[in-house]
Amino acid sequence: MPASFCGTWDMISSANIEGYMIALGISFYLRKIAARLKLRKVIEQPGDQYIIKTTSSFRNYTVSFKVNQEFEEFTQGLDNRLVKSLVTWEGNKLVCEQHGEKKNRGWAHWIEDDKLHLEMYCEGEVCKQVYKKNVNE
Ligand code: VL7
Repeated sequence: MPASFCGTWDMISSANIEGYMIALGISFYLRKIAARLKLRKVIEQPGDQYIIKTTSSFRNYTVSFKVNQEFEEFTQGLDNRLVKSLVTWEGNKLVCEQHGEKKNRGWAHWIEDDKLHLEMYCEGEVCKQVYKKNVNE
C-alpha cells in the first residue's frame, strides 16, 4: 500500500518549469508570472476518487479522477486544451497520461522521504517539483 498523498503540500523546489511551459505553448507573459508562483497541492481522497487542487496567489486548477478510469480533462487556465487522461499506479507512483495534441504529456506523483514529488512532462521537457507537507493546514 503506497503512502497517502492526502493533505496540504507546499512547493519547496521547482526545476525546468520554463521548458515545460514552452513545450505547452504558454505565452512569454504568462510564463513569467507562472514561474514565480509558490504552488500548493491540496489532495483529497473521498472514496475511490482523487481530487488534486493546485493553488496559487494567481490561479487555481483542480482535477478529480478515479484510478484506471479514463476521463476528459480540460486544462482550464493552464494551456486550455482538452485531453483524455488516464491515471494508473506504476509501483508507488501515481502516473497520469494526458493524450491529446501534445505528445508524451503527463505527470507522476510519488512520496519519498515524507515529501511529495511531482514530474510533469510534455514532448521531452520535464519539470520536477518537490512539496513539503504543511501540517498547519
Ligand atoms: C498544474 C503549472 C504551468 C501554465 C498558469 C499558471 C497558474 C496555477 O496539472 C497539474 O498538476 C497535476 C499534478 O498535480 C494535477 O492537475 C499542474 C499547474 C502547473 C504549469 C502551465 C501556466 C499558466 C498555475 C494553477
